[in-house]
Amino acid sequence: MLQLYFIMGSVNCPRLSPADTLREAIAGGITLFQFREKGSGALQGSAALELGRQLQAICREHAIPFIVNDDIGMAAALEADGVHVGQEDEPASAIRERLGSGAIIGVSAHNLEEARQAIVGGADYLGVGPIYPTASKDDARAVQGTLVLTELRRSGLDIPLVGIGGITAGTALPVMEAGADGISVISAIAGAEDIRRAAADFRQAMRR
Ligand code: TZP
Ligand code: ICP
Ligand code: MG
Repeated sequence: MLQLYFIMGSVNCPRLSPADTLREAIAGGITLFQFREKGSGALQGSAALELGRQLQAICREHAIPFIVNDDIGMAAALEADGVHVGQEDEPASAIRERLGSGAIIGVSAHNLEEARQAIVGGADYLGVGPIYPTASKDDARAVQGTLVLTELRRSGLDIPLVGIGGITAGTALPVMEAGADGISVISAIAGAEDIRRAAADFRQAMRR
């Protein structure tokens, strides 16, 4: 499910509507979707909720799990398949109480200590990065390269990991080889001229 994890919100869609962007990405082979309505110009309140509802319906049509970034209230209101949270957000254990045992909970982790803490809290997978430089997150931490994944695996962690940050079809394979179970992508898919092809190129690159 984590193999090609597409993330976006309206701010990340320069060419097509978010709905059409998602449809094209699904046609290209994404395996999981996260609604991340964040950054300058992001929709707020009920407008964000309505977009989330629309994108969730598209995911459901294609049996793609739908994850909400950060907003536990929205995840609960939509009965999303899960949430992804950062280090600044509620601990995974509290989120689990609110969303129930079936919810998928992802946590961003930047080092071994954060990873261990998230695992103890009950995270289902970790988002690790930024692997490469990214323009999609204003407050991104320092670039880590693939070494962070290698080191987390060398420490014996066996939780599912996804790499994130500046990953392209050309760099997907080294991220997987460093120990990731999948890769998370915003701009290399949402910002592509041909979104379907961009997603398919990732799948192809990881098949090798
Ligand atoms: N967290 C760490 S990097 C990042 C997030 C949300 C943005 C990834 O976007 P892109 O465009 O794939 O670099
Ligand atoms: N990892 C994932 C999977 N999603 C995010 N929004 C993030 C890190 C910051
Ligand atoms: Mg957050």
